[in-house]
Amino acid sequence: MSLVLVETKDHVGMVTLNNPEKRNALSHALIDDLIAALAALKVQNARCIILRAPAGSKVFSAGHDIGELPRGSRDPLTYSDPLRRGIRAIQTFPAPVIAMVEGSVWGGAFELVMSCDMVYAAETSTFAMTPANLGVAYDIVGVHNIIRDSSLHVIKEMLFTARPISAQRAHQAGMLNYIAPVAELEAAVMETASLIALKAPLSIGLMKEELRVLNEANPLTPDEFERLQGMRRVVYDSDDAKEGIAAFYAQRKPVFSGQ
Ligand code: YXS
Repeated sequence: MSLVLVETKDHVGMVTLNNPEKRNALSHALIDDLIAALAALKVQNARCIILRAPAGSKVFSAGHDIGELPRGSRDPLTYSDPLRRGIRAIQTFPAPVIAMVEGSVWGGAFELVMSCDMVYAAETSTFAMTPANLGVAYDIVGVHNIIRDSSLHVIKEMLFTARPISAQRAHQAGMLNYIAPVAELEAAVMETASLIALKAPLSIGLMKEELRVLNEANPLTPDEFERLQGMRRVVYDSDDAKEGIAAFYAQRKPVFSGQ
């Protein structure tokens, strides 16, 4: 059974993350289904995509599947990682992707939501960025994907505390297009998606790709890239990288040594 549900109506594609038992954790399997869903919607010339969890979800997505993270001594987020592949599929899709968020958003799912073209969220939703909870060596692409729309101070607060922030704070920080009562959220998103679907799709697809390329242009020298990668290796080789994941599965608080 697919972990992602897909439906289309009047050129609008609705993609629903549908693995509630695992809180829509972004596993290999779920991401493969998400990529397949987007590929099918591309063939159908969908002109706008809505990415959501089922109505009433308490958790939009629990983020990267922790069980699929290496237990230390391996880079946890490489180019071929499911999270990276899923985010690229959203960023390169030739039509706008709107994240419609209900429930809590965790870790890599926060990056996935921020990599959508627009974010509409329920007033009760929350957003957390969790590498510091697990000792994860988050990667440069991932950090770049979350800083572009937001207050750097608020992003640093999220990264350094791993504490969830409210939809109101995320909206004030420029991360969200719109927040609404849960009961009004879908109508608000559908109105925008339907309006986009009536506009010139080729023009929109071009502007989306121009903005992606311009946004990704960054004067990071190869030397600086290698230096940061070396710093990441120290983190993913650390005892703390093992402790974070072990603590999650032991359902206890992690104790980080800084080693
Ligand atoms: O015990 P069962 O088999 O029923 O499975 C449980 C959880 O183990 C599972 N689950 C996950 N499995 C893999 N990866 C996950 N991220 C994950 N989250 C949950 O789902 C089943 C139900 O979980 P449970 O009982 O905790 O549900 P709950 O409703 O009481 O609590 C929901 C959450 C989301 C508050 C709670 O599950 C939670 O705190 N999950 C972890 C959230 C998190 O830390 N995500 C970051 C993942 S790592 C990541 O995204 C990046 C690499 S990074 O960390 O660097 O940002």
